[in-house]
Amino acid sequence: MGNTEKKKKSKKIWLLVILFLLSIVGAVSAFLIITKGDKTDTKKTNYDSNIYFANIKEFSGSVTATKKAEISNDDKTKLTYEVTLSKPGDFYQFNVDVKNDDSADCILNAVKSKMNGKSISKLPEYLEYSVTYNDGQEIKANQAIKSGKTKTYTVRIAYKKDLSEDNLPKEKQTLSMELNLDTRYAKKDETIEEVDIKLCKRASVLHTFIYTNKCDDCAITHNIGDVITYGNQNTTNGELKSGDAFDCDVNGDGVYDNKKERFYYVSDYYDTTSKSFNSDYATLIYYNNVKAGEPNNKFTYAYDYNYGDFYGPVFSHAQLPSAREWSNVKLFKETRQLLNENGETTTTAISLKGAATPNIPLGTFTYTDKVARLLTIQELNQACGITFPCTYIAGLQAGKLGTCEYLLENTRYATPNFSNWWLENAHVDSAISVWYVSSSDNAIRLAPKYDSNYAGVRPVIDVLKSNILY
Ligand SMILES: [Ca+2]
Repeated sequence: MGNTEKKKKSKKIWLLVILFLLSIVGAVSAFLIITKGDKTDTKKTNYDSNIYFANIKEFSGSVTATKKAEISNDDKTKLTYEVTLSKPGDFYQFNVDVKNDDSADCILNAVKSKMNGKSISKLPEYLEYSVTYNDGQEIKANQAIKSGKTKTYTVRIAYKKDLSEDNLPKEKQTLSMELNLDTRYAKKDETIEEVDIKLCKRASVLHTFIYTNKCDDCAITHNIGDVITYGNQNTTNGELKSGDAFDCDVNGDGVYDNKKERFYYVSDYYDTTSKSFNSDYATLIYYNNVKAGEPNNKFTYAYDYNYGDFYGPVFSHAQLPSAREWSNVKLFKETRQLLNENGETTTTAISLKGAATPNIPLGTFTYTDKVARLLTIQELNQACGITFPCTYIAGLQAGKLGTCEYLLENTRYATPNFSNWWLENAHVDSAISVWYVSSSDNAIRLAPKYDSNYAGVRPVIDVLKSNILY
């Protein structure tokens, strides 16, 4: 936009135009538009705010577009694409940033959605179409984009799966979708609110795995070839239940990656210092183990190579993500009191000759530079109804995780080659033993802390519930 144009008192700008062709039995086309409305400001004389599009990020799995989503070279307030969706399940999805580089705050004055030039009252049965904030919240009138700020929108168009014959288009459809977002400057003394983008949103698709193990001891029995679905999707709004599945934008790239950013709510945060649950925070566990902060279920690590006293996950914690991998999260407390399985701050020292000295105090452990930690038995108990103390010698608690199958994703539970994972807790009867989730038999077991053959590292994040859409 040239400076001369900026002096106009009002102008209509196609801030976002999306065109697509959907070829089903036929084809569909669509528009999505944002416009600048008349001036309503008292701060500035003219309205020609510097709002524009930037950074289109196509989602993996999208069909190859006939014309990829593209911001117009000569007008960064225009964005177009064309796409053909030829079979059920085909989709095209991308993120785009909306930036306000103006010195004044702007308001979405009106949001108008059209299909083939008319207001949308109902979408065709076969079509899924949405433009939302990247965490899934609705874009509505009166929301602000503050000066210097960026909002990320997610645009998705899909040919729905599992349609009945009646709902399939009878012939080639061509649809044209249009979204108008009128903007204006905030008025003097107007109270403005920006949408608060949340870290986590409920998963729209659950992870599945084809069972290739054969676990006779497990509480839940599957047959080889069964499809296991991890976590809950049919949940009650406003409630968090063990196993509820979330996508959390932990790496801060604006994309809620339903493969690599999948977490499950375990319980509220357990504060090991006050020995109580903190209902402001949720404990969310990752869907996979990690190696150097990246998902990896092949490797196991020693918990700690120190033979004697119990110092916490000195060695294993090094694999946990740091801010370099997950810039959008941090631990509620980086330094944590260590507890045994009974919630006490004691363990038992075992000498090299095997002599036991009980009631040795447990100290704290600091997850230096880490943004995630290990799960505690206290949180596991809360989620899965396990009760400690338990008999850990005979029977080894097989079946105890029966209600918490989501904790076993990408472990030996489903296929023999994957790894188990460590819990944070010490053992009351031995400073040398540490608890881990023994996935092959769906149990909690003890292993020597210096042995690198037993378990891997599965990150847990502490998330304010107000930062979760649930
Ligand atoms: Ca992300």
